[in-house]
Amino acid sequence: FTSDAYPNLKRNPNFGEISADDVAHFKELLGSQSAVIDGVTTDATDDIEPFNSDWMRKYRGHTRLVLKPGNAQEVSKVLKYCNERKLAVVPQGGNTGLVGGSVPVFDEIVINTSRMNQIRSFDPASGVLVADAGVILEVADQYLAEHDHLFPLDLGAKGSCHIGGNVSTNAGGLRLLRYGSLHGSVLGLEAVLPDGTIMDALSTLRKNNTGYDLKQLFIGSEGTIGLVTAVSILCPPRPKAVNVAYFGLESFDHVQKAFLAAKGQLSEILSAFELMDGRSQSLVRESTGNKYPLEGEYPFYCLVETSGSNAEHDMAKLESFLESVMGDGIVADGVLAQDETQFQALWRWREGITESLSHLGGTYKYDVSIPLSDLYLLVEDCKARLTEMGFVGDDDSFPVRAVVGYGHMGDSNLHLNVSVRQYNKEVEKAIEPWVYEWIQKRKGSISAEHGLGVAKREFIGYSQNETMVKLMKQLKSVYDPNGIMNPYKYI
Ligand code: FAD
Ligand code: 2HG
Ligand code: ZN
Repeated sequence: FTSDAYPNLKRNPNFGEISADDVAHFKELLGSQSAVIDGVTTDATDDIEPFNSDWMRKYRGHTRLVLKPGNAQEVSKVLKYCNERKLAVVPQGGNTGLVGGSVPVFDEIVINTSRMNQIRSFDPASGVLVADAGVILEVADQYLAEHDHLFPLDLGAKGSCHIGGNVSTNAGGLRLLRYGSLHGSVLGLEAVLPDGTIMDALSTLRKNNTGYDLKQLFIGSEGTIGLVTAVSILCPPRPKAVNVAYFGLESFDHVQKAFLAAKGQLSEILSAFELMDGRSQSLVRESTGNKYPLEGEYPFYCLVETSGSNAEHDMAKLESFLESVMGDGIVADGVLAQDETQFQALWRWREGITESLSHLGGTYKYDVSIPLSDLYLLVEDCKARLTEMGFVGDDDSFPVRAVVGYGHMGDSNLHLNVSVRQYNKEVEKAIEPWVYEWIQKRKGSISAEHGLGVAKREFIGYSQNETMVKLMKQLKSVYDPNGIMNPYKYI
């Protein structure tokens, strides 16, 4: 853990401090033993630890109380009490967020959604699923699979993240190219405001033009205006045929050409186009010990997925696409998955990158949107800069272990990851704010899908102008006048 993660932050003295009376009140209110982890009147440090530290083990808070309400009514009572006592809170789902937003900074109470985990309804005619916020993404998708439908979001953390967390971060993931953003697929929400009001906007309607679409504010607001307790979401039919191809390419120029060809030739069946650079794949190989999918090694790799209704037809299309891009010299080598095992194995080369990086030490993560033509230039410029400054070299004496680029090419979303032996302020200062200036010059976004959390709280101005930030602050004060919802984060 970094001890100096928050050098510019001080605990807000207006917030109350938790007392034994507060804990007794919450215990009575939530009833169940397992709903309260109390480190105030007991020494439950070990039990509380996982709720205080984030997935990367980079951000660490100091809560002494974790509450797990079982429904919106309980959340309402908890928040109303916290608001009256000015006790700050952090909503927490699966705690897989990558910007430090899901853990407290100081002693904020963690309100974890894991006990709100029921699927409420599914209508096969409309494809609308209504589920509690604490349902794990993979559980929701497995339930939908039994009804021949698919959750319109997929990501590497699916086994742990909650759909309430997904909505609150507006997660993008691996198939946004096909199924679009949650701003489109989420049809309704139930959320609890800090004063205890239960906002029932759990509509299952596809169309509803009756005034401001307030649920949109909760999508991507990272727990700063209320706590999402349920989600209504439009789910597509599960494709009957899903195929995947894995390519090796000689340059980023070739990758761009392959993407254009994929869009043109695979059009309606294209469901993912993912980019991985050579270093990201060597890291996956080192951590898994698996043999590369292709014979040779290449500076760039792509994963192309198709989803359709006719396996033979889709495979024929993918084969002819592969033939064409190889014939035109765009793709140097490629392989198509022949069965489900190979399908999963090829996806692991993309989905496993974040996990592989986590074994190396610390990672500085930048999740950016930039025009496609410049997408990989950021990785090259960053590597050149760190090399010139003496942070990257050939042996173990240098602090940086890898500068890696990968991401959702189909959405113009790059993940630049700088892996270090241990978190290092000098390296951090060499990258930030340089990286944000680089993005701003190209009118990009400093957060494409992970959000701002605490990691990027100071940098919002690189992607949003003063007017927008002022409007956000005004909205925040309407919903949360006491500022108790996820304080110290980006707003
Ligand atoms: P948490 O981490 O618990 O919380 C995230 C934020 O949402 C916090 O600010 C929290 O306060 C708030 N929050 C959580 N639940 C609620 C709620 N019910 N109401 C209000 N606020 C709430 N992200 C992508 O976009 N695309 C990816 O491809 C992707 N891949 C990932 C792969 C790995 C291996 C990992 C570890 C993470 C990945 N992520 C990705 C990060 C991503 O944001 C999440 O995994 C996910 O959306 C967060 O869900 P969660 O339940 O873990 O939320
Ligand atoms: C992905 O696309 C995730 O794999 C995680 O968004 C990216 O770890 C990262 O930086
Ligand atoms: Zn991603």
